[in-house]
Amino acid sequence: MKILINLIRNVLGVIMATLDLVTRGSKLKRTPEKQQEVNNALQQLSLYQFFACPFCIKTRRAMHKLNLPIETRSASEGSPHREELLAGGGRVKVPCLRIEQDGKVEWLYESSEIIRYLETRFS
Ligand SMILES: N[C@@H](CCC(=O)N[C@@H](CS)C(=O)NCC(=O)O)C(=O)O
Repeated sequence: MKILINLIRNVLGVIMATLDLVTRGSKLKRTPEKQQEVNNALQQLSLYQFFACPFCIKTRRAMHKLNLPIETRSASEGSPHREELLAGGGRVKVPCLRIEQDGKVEWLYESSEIIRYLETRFS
């Protein structure tokens, strides 16, 4: 039964992720200089995620809207990033934004918190 539920959840997740990709709207427009500045700042960020997780889809959608090409790292089983997330953040829960700033690393969980952080910093 658990296998069937997981299968249905994964199939629905892949459908949602695909729909997300084909229904994305326009991105925030910045001057080339400003976008370059933002892109430089984004080098310090990475999003640990699963492709088909609804909370990750929501977060990626917000990143797209804000025109934030943040590196995404799969936390799926077997991926080395999963161990990084566990060791650094303390939990394998996604999405999680790794923020490096002033030599310190912060692991931000919760899709709503991540989106709020990105909107506040990059809108
Ligand atoms: N409230 C969280 C929910 C995140 C969540 O439940 N993520 C699932 C994947 S869809 C997860 O990481 N589950 C693993 C776990 O909780 O150990 C958010 O909005 O980010």
